[in-house]
Amino acid sequence: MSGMSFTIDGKTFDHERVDQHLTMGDVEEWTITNPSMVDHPFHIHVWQFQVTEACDQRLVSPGLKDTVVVPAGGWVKFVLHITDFPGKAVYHCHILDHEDQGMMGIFEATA
Ligand SMILES: [Cu+2]
Repeated sequence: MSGMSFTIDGKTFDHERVDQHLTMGDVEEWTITNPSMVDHPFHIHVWQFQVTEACDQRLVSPGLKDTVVVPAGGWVKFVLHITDFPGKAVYHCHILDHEDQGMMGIFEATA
């Protein structure tokens, strides 16, 4: 995520592009950084994740979440177990205005 360009990994949403290729059964660890000056609530469809580390300890939680606020200038690390439901889905900022401007990506989970 960067600045006011509303991107993830430097790219705006493209429904024809797969941004993350995942393998069924894997455990992924993602770090989401937010160099912008506003908070972005990061949301994933299909699977829930566990926040294991963050710039603010209050964001770390043993429970499963589908959304976590990534603070302005901060970062969040979480683990995600890729199980069941193969196929494509999206992850995006949960502020609709940001999502509409391109802050969204597609992942595809395959065997
Ligand atoms: Cu946002």
